[in-house]
Amino acid sequence: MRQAGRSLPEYRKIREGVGMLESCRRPDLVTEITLQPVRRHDVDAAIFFSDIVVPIAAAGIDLDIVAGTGPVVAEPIRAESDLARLRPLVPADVDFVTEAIRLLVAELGATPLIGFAGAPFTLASYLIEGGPSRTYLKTKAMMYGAPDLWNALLARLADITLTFLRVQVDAGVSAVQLFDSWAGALSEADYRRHVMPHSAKVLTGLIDAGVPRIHFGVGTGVLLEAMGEAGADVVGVDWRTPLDEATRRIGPDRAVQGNLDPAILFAGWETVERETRRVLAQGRAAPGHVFNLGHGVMPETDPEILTRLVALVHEVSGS
Ligand code: 1CP
Repeated sequence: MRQAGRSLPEYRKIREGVGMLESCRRPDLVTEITLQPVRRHDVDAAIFFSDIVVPIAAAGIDLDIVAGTGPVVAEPIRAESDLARLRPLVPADVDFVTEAIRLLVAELGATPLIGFAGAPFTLASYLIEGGPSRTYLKTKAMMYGAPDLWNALLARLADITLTFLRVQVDAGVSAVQLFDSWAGALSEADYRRHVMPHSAKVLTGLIDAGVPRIHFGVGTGVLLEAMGEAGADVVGVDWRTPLDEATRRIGPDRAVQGNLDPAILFAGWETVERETRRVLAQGRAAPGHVFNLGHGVMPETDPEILTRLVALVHEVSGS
């Protein structure tokens, strides 16, 4: 469960006085934080503790992850001359990631570790806007108005992302997830034209890596087919599209992931159980279903509910 760590008291304790980026760069902390939800909830896989902006910080961008806000970029990328500040990533830039993954794989034993990276569009949105955005106005202005600059920026980001995911595969992750969290801001035509080729470069660049590739977005109902075509083995689906309908759009040769609305976890156990059973039943229409929430765990979520949820999914799915 993405960002499950945030709801745990042991997470808040270990992070006291340590900045988010700093904690991502400390293999001892990364290892402990990644293991916390696995120990507590008995989930079937661990998600690597890091953030999507870690590789672009390592590639020269001055940024911080501000508590309660998210990534904030000191000097946003708005012109051709800004591109030079985003240099190619070399594996040595993220040695701390290699070290943390090696430690984790040894600790986790048979439990798989999922690595991840941000997709070019979602990373570009932070670099261009300078931080989180509701409208993606500056991002879209560049996409429509300066296509050469746009394509140069996304091509650089695709190379960084591919290198970053390769580092994680080489260090031992069992699956990779490409987060295009904000691609839902686009129409299908614009996604296919301006974004998909760059994401496809990342995903197809990993075919020979031999690990499943999960492609995730939020509010991407109209993009599900294209996100599958971009080269994913598994397509993430948020709570807005029922999994049986999602599978009809994505096609019979790709699995699905996700789908319980994270807000359901605040509605009482009876509702959680009913909705979880519905999601699992609808997921049977797909050739494979990785149960998950439709987006990250809210920090206010009661950890006990998460533990019960995992047990229920194990019981219903017979695993
Ligand atoms: O369980 C875990 O902790 C998983 C590790 C993880 C992952 C997979 C973190 C830690 N971030 C991410 C990915 C991530 N980061 C995404 C893609 C997935 C998604 O859509 O949720 C995105 C968009 C970000 C960017 C980001 N980082 C945001 C969103 C801001 C916005 O635009 O709305 C935020 C709030 C962060 C900070 C962050 N990253 C991770 C944590 C635990 C936190 C909270 C900060 C903290 O604990 O200090």
